[in-house]
Amino acid sequence: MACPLEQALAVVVATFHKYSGNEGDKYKLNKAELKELLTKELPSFSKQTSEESLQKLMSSLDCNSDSEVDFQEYVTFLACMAMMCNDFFQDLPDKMPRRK
Ligand SMILES: [Ca+2]
Ligand SMILES: [Ca+2]
Repeated sequence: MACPLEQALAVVVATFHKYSGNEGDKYKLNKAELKELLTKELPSFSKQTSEESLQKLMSSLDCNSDSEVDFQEYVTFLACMAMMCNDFFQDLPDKMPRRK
């Protein structure tokens, strides 16, 4: 069976397509699709997401300014989230799953 990291990558890809196919371009997330993805898949992150901060997030993710988030822009966002998680757990050694 697949290893956890391989499964995680598959989830990253599948999650994007689950929402990107809802409206308009099948391979891009528009604002409504991005909002739904955040609300349903990243609830602890998006708890306090207002319309304004969603708009800000959308424009910071949308590198090529086409008002949609494509897969590359989405992956960049997840990479940022992963770095934030890393910073968070680094400062809280007790919460980090240790291997030593
Ligand atoms: Ca779409
Ligand atoms: Ca874009």
